[in-house]
Amino acid sequence: MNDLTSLAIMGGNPAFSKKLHVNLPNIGNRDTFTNLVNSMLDSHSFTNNGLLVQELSKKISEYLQVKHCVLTNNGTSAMLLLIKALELSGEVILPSFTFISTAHTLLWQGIRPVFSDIEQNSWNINGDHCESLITKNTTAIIATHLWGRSCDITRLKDIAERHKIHLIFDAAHAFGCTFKGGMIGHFGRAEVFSFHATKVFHTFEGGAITTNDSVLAEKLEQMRNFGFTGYDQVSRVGTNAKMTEVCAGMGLANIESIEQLILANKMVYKQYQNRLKNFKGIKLIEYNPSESNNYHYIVLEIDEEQVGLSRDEILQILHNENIIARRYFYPGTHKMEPYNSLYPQINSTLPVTNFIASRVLLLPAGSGISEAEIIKICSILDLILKNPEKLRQQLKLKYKVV
Ligand code: T4K
Repeated sequence: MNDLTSLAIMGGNPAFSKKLHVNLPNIGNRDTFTNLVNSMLDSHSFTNNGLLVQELSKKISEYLQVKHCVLTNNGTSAMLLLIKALELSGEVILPSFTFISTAHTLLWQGIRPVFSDIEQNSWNINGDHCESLITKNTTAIIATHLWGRSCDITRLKDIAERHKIHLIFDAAHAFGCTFKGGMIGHFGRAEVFSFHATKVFHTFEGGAITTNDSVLAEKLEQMRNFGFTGYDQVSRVGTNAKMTEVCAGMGLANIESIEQLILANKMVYKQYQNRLKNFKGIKLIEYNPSESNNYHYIVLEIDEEQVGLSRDEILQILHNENIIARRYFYPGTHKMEPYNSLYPQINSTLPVTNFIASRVLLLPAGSGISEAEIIKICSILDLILKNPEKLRQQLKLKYKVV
């Protein structure tokens, strides 16, 4: 595309007839999945730690090189279970720049989430700020490996050990990623994964807690099944956080294809990287080439001063083209309810979070996107970069205020 009038915002037709989403769910080996579903139907075993769940748990443990993988019905309940199992209380420090669920899992259990700012480069939790927030009531740090780029685990471990508090990781984005060559999954007391449909490895809905701590793993296994330890025996408080067999079947089909799925992501990333490298004011985040990455997210940082349009204006233009770019994790957890009302004073303590949240934009990615689609998306971005003033005027006309 090289004609401004061809843009949908200027009256042209949308570049894509169907909406392009940020993460169209992956489908691993279809035959494996359908065969497993048939065997599940034949066996009449649908849930309650069935054979498929057990097999998937084993395969994930092997892949992540960790002793235990406790599978759950989603990542949020995995985090809820872990917080309960570790008996966290008082205050827990976490970044605001992450998915809202992490803060909810704390407040839901009567624990105060304390929001730390992030590092300017990695966008992960800032160790200095995190440490300054520790009080006598702090019981843990929950750090997110955002976009699969690992936190500064060494630094966080040191902080947690010196202050005698728990360190756990939200590894929702980090399946297949490494820190100093070691697979994410065994760091801290435990790590929590999301296997939501939009993740690189998924089970439709699902999640897991991975750990090398056998006592903790056994406790978690009981807690995800109401605390049952025998047919008529309950030994502790629990809930229902079990993964179903059909979800595990999807997981088995996806784990079989995980290397291809990651490779496809890497190709997509490289294609965007090649095309965006000379775009002034639009920066694609980098993945450390000396680590394994899953390249699942195509994350841009938009510099309004250089581009002449804000991130939100670009978002609007792309949505008109049916490119459903997203602003994860705008505006930051601290600006969403109930946290905004509970802790209004916190905003001024999170300058980097606020800055990045106003600039981040995720583009369609994953194994479902073709090179032709990437070329088209990048040519639209190119057109945007070449015509910021005219586009701003048009946006004002169309939407009155942007
Ligand atoms: N920690 C972190 C750092 C996380 O990112 C997440 C989840 C969690 C914890 C919690 O784990 P879970 O409890 O979810 O397992 C989505 C996901 O629902 C959520 O799992 C994910 N993070 C978050 C980053 O994204 P939404 O509200 O943005 O989803 P939605 O429905 O807008 O879907 C995203 C895109 O994917 C859409 O553009 C449409 C497309 N899509 C989605 C689904 C579900 C499809 O094409 N097909 C589908 O089936 O939250």
